[in-house]
Amino acid sequence: MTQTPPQRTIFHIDMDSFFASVEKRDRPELREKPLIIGADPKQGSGRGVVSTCCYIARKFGIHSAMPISQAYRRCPQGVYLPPDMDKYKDSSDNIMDVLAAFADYFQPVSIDEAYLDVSHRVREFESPRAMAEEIKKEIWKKERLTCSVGIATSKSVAKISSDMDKPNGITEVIPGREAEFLAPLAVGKISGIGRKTLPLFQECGIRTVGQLAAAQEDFLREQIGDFAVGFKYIAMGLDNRPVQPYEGIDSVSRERTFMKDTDDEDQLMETFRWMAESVHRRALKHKLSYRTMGIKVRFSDFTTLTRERSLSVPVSSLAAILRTVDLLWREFSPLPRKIRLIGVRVSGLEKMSYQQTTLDRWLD
Ligand code: TTP
Ligand code: MG
Repeated sequence: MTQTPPQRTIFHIDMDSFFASVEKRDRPELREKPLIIGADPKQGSGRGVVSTCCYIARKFGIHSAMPISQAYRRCPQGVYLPPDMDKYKDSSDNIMDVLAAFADYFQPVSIDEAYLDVSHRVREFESPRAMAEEIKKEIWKKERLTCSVGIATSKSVAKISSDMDKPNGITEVIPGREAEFLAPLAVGKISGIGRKTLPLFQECGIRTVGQLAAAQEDFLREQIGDFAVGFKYIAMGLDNRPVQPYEGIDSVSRERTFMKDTDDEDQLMETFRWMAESVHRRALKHKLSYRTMGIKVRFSDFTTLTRERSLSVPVSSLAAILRTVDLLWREFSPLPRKIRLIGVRVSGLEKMSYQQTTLDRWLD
């Protein structure tokens, strides 16, 4: 007797025009302006590219990775700002904390995007859509930012659907209707079919996801390569890849840029403490223990130093992080200048065993 695997509910969440939205949040006077984040346009002679732009700027045909000079030609009246990565990272950390708290399994993918497997937790809500609305509300409350959510039974369909109603949308693909939803879409909508591989599909007449789903496996193998068969299954709506809590994660960290550079010991220690708590909580959430604990200090002149200590066995212990932070921080005394940013990081991650959980209680 074969068993059908239980149906999953997967969310893909992607922040709307992320860097630009953070800047607009912090500078309300820019709200109605076309805002472009990226290299300095230097009146049109600048080199470098657009990181992102707000939805008003997109109406001028501007998009990520476009040369900044071209963006300037399209919209000289736009406001151009350089990226402030520290700030976006802070915001991203807060958002990821919110998302992780809603998920059975959580997989951050990039600075503004994550998968959540909510198959169990979704039962606490009236519907998947109601849960997505709750998540959006929570992110708005904490960060004053909007996101778009895709809801589906697999990662690939959730990812495609989060992009269907941007900004600030929710798109739910009803279970069983995956193939029907996918069929009319351009084949380039599938994550992984990008600039290099898209022409390979197009050259053999495959333009839509439906055409890819209907293509013969042998034909795909011969014309494009073995990897194309994997995409055929995705095109058919068949994708059972799990939401993997720590795929590709080698550390858990938290950083904070101060509003004003500081040398106030109390403020610094207080900040270290909550960062240590946050890092510990996040590692615990993913059932990860860590062997290495460290701190990062960026001074007002942007000199950045990191210090870390490793233990012989992995632990999951807030007390251990706090002790290490304290020890490493002493090496910075006396401070040569004021501090712009501090961070706490744990690495050398391992999936936690029962013994480690017990050891943690004992240590804490
Ligand atoms: P995206 O999610 O691709 O873009 P976005 O959030 O700006 O807009 P959308 O509403 O369409 O999701 O990328 C997230 C951030 O990553 C983006 O705000 C800036 C950065 N980024 C770059 O710096 N360069 C790039 O080429 C891309 C695509 C993104
Ligand atoms: Mg985004």
